[in-house]
Amino acid sequence: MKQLIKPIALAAILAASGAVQAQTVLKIGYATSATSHYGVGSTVFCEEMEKGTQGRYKCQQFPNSALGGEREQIEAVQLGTQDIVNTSTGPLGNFVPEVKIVDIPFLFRDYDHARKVMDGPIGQDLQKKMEAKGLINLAWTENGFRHMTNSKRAINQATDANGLKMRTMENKVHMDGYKTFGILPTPMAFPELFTALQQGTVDGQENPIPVILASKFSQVQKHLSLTGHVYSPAALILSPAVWSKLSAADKAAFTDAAKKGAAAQRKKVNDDENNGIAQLKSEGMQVVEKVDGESFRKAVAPAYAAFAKEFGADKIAAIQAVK
Ligand code: EAX
Repeated sequence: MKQLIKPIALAAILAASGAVQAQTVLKIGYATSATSHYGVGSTVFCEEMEKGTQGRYKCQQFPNSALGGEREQIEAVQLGTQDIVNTSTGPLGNFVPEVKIVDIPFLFRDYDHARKVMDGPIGQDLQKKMEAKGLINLAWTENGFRHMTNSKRAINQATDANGLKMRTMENKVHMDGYKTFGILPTPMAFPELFTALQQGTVDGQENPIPVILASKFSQVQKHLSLTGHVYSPAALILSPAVWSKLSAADKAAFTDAAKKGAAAQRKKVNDDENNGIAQLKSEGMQVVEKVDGESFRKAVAPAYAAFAKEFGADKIAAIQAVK
């Protein structure tokens, strides 16, 4: 029985008729594992986005820095060679300088304060500045409060950090801030970090508990100090090449899905903070839980004059004033 019509032609006819939905697959990348806070947030976003667009859009996820470091991925999203990145704000200041204000050490009091700032007018204004630079920030997700690890000694107070060669993100505000603790900052992309710690190229690094857990830093770092010296926001950034093609309804679906992803990511950060310390101790890390935070705040205070010059004392005060 001669085939009346070739399958490929049938598929084309069905797709054209709308009977079969054409599906667009979007590449999304992030630094840590699929089960980490970035993985949880990205998965919820992807599921909700696919549902909200009736299956017309779906994700292909690239965890574990498979698409490169965060700076590289942000650039790829800006150029349109990558569709989405779920990234910390660490390297973001290289693309949108104003965003670096959120990286100032000891600027945020706690998670409640940080989330209120990022989800409120100040965070929305930064999203507008990002859009002007070709980065569509669908929602502020979250990396978490950063803590110090190293292979040399316990850090109880700022002077204990003096002389340590610490990897930092490619972020001048972090580097200037950490220098006031006597740290020798070494900026490095995240994918190179585990090997650098393993080989002793650097003595230590600083990251939120979720990253320390997911990256298994307990295998290469003896000491953890809960310094909480910086709140590290994160952002779910979409390429303008994708955004510009979305209908108003799909734009709303993407934004709504991003908010749900952000909520899931923040919950995972809190869960990791609550359960992660015991796990890291069981993996052999020595943990200083009661750090002399005042010694770090005193040490970094002189740098605030330079931060005020760069970002505006009023802008810093506005963040601190959010209740
Ligand atoms: O966003 O580079 C870093 O230390 C970041 O915190 C990590 O990539 C997770």
